[in-house]
Amino acid sequence: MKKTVLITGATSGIGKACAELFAKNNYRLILTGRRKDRLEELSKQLGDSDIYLLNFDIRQKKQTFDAIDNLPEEWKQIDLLINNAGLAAGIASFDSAELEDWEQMIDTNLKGLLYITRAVLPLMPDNNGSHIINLASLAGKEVYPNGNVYCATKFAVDALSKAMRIDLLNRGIKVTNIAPGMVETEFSIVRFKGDVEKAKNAYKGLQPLVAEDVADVIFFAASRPAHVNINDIVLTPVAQGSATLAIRK
Ligand code: NDP
Ligand code: 8X3
Repeated sequence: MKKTVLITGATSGIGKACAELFAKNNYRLILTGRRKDRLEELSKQLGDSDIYLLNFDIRQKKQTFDAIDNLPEEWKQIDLLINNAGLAAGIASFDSAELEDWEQMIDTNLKGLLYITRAVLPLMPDNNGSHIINLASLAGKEVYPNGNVYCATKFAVDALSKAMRIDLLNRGIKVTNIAPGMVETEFSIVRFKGDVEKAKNAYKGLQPLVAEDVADVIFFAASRPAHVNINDIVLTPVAQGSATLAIRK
């Protein structure tokens, strides 16, 4: 029987690359995001079959629970949840950052992840290879200047991966934490609020990871034998030695 994966934030970057890779590997896909046109375009690109689209804002508790509660019967078993939706909003010192940016990151990266996970958990079978994969970050392992609340949300995701692994042990649910360094997606365009030049500069003089590199690692974690759980993977571009050290040409 085909497995079903729900991927949050499938309209772009890592989530989209996961959708492409898991589709190629015969998974049924539930794809989520706020940009409906992007979801529809991706569904068409993937051939439309065995894909269900959910268009909601993960910050909204009711929208998130309603989206999952209202899934058609044939989509009510979810084997793999990839908690990918997230963002950095701004990069500014603790004493000058915008409070609205902080709220958006906490509401999306932390509260949104909690809502969707609680909504999906009743649909995950016990002791049957069910798996939750959380997108944390290198920023959830090391704090860097002006990263304050983004880092805090990703440290929280890292902690939640550990907490889920402990609390869901009795249900036999696998939990994996994925912590990438620099990946060139729309991430920096979002962080710099549409300033494409600033976004490009973030990767200037080095070869960053691409979304497909992270999707490969996620697929590796998802495709281990039934008795194996990958707990945590940190991946960076070769040019990045830590959250604060990168070699640029
Ligand atoms: P992108 O900006 O390319 O993709 C982010 C995705 O999150 C989009 O599909 C977006 O969909 C979705 N999203 C954001 N806010 C919401 C919301 N309120 N409701 C629903 N969906 C939302 O970035 P990446 O692919 O790079 O990021 C994916 C994850 O990986 C994030 O959690 C990020 O923190 C993490 N990460 C990224 C790294 C990087 O360097 N790029 C490194 C380490 C971790 P839409 O806007 O359509 O709603
Ligand atoms: C994204 C990676 O280094 O820009 O999580 O914070 S970084």
